[in-house]
Amino acid sequence: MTVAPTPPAGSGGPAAGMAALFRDTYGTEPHGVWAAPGRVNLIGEHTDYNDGFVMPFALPHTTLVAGARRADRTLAVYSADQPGPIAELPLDDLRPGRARPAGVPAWTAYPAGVAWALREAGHDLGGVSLAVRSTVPAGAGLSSSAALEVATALALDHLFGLGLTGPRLARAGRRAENAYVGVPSGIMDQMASACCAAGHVLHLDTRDLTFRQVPFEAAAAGLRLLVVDTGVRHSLADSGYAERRASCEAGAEALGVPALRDIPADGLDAALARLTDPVLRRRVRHVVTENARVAEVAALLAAGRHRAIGPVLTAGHASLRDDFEVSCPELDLVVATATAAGALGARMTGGGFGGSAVVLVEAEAAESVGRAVTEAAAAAGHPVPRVFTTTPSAGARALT
Ligand code: GAF
Repeated sequence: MTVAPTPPAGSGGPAAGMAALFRDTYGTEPHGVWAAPGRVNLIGEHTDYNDGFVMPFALPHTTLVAGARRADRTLAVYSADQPGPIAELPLDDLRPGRARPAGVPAWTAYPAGVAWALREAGHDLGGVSLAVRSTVPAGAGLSSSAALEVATALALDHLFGLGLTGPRLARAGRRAENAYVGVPSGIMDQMASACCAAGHVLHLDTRDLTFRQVPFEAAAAGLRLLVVDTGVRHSLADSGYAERRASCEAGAEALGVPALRDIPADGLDAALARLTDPVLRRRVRHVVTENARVAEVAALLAAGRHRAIGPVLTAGHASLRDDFEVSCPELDLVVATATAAGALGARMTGGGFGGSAVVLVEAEAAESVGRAVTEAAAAAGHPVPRVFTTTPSAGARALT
């Protein structure tokens, strides 16, 4: 394991550390400390912006925010992970598209966007000071951005008594990401960060944001979940993600449905027969079959058949590689090597074009599969991946 998870909440560690960071930064006590995790998506990729189904779980790695109200109308943000002094933004001037004041770093768009989104939704916010620190690996496809958005939203919710539910926090985070940061993501990552529960995967319907917590105690079943960060950095701001969204919208329009979620698995052949563009056919096939795979994994987990989900995960990877074309050689090698070395299943997780893979293995095979993946990457001249075991962990929460 090469990435240390956050120490468990309640140990005093993270909360006390964040209070000390806040005191060192602002010279006063914080009014609270909040945590929101990154995520791994077990299955259901590129389905969320098609109103479809997803099944993420929360990582133990979190973004922590310590915060306090202040008397003026300033949003002050400081990150222990980013170089630079405290950034101060006038709360009433926050607008999407407005140039950042000189010297204010790009990462501040996430907390600023959340404050803007909450105000836009009608919530009354005052000035606030926030200090941030994160253990979520950045740029690894593990939703470090969503963790920052949801931790900020939860902090503002508590500091200003907004009384928001998990889905409302998630919506504010997504709005910030889409409109303020300018990344056209779906809502899966924010919902995972806001609503996941320890020991469970989140079976989420992204159309109405209803969800079920599905127990998945991999370790108790004698299994391990590995995350393999390929080290190939991805960006959802790049054109590939937006292009896939546009294809899906074009597919839904051509088929006369509100979203591709409305094409049932048993209607796939008929739908494909109505499309002439081979690229569009592949994109549609991925989304429809991926929604079916989410349902299949949900049924298998409900039946306690944890091992049987492995081939479904691997089939999902093949679909993302061949039909949706969002994988990359480094991810394909991880999946091929892991499955050849005895993993039960493996797939890329998140938006793709780099980032991480998730691998399901028997506990006793975790070491050897991890080693095989690392050695294969080295032999192919790829970046050395970071491999760590993980476990479905808690969603966003107050630590004090
Ligand atoms: C990224 C996006 F942020 C999500 O909304 C989702 O579309 C995912 O890629 C692909 O499933 O993580």
